Amino acid sequence: MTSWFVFNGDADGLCAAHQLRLAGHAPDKVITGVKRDIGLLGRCAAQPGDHVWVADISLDANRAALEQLLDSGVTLTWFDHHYAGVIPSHAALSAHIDTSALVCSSLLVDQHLGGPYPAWAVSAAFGDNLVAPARDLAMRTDLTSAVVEQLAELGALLNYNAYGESVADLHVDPALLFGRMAPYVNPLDFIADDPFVVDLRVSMQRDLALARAAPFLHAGADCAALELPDAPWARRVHGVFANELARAHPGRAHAILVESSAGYAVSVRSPILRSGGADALCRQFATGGGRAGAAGINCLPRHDLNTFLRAFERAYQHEVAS
Ligand SMILES: [Mn+2]
Repeated sequence: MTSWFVFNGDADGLCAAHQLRLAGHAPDKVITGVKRDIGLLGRCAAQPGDHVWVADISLDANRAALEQLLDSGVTLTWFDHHYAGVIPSHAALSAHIDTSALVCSSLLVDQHLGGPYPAWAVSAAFGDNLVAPARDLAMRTDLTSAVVEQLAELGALLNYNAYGESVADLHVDPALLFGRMAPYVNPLDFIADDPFVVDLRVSMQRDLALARAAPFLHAGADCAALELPDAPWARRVHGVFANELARAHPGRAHAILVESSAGYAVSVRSPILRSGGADALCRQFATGGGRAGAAGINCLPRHDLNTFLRAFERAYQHEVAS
């Protein structure tokens, strides 16, 4: 029997899978990739009798591959917080899926395991910009504020590392990073030992400085949109920058559009202080998906820009006219 680990290459996916590994579920085969690479289950060649651990990818986006695996006698355990659609009821599928805006996959794994590795879950929640749930778990597990700041930075850096068109664009291949995390029960030891943190910190701050200088397409009280150029730094930093804007303006929705030859890659963040809707907005477009608080469109055709901006403003306008 082969044990497969299939997980998103961002902070949440890595930390969810790492907690499962620390809990004794050893991975024989690992499938991960850039953050946008969400159809990962299609690459899983599990055989009858194998088990697949899935973390932080949408069930709905992997439905065809899931049904094929279930039909062939593979068992799966799935942790996720993205839009799932109808969850198949099948004895071989154990699904821990909660799309509420207050959880991420790593928090679901933490709950499932009974909380043995909360510091990794705290880092992941910060990586997904779930600041209040991250601080809440940190408080309940008696982490000091100095430790919490280090975990928050690690989450942001792991998340930052995952943005790119292909694994070749990334500082570190998430599959290799997952291997380097393996010995660490405590993320503070990983932070202290691994050069990943220092390298990424320098790069992320440089990219953020460029992003902060970008002009807004639109900036109102309820929502703001801005465009970043077709450049590697923009592709690396747009998600982390969207999270920064969301925290700085918690009552406002944000959309960041990164130009590409084919159109735009779009990141949307719902206002932290109001309810979600980012996934519903993005799923109106062919390559859109995500969750209530944070979602994206992989490729918005250039001729759909105005349609998107109108839908974005409509989605987040206050009911009361200002
Ligand atoms: Mn996540």
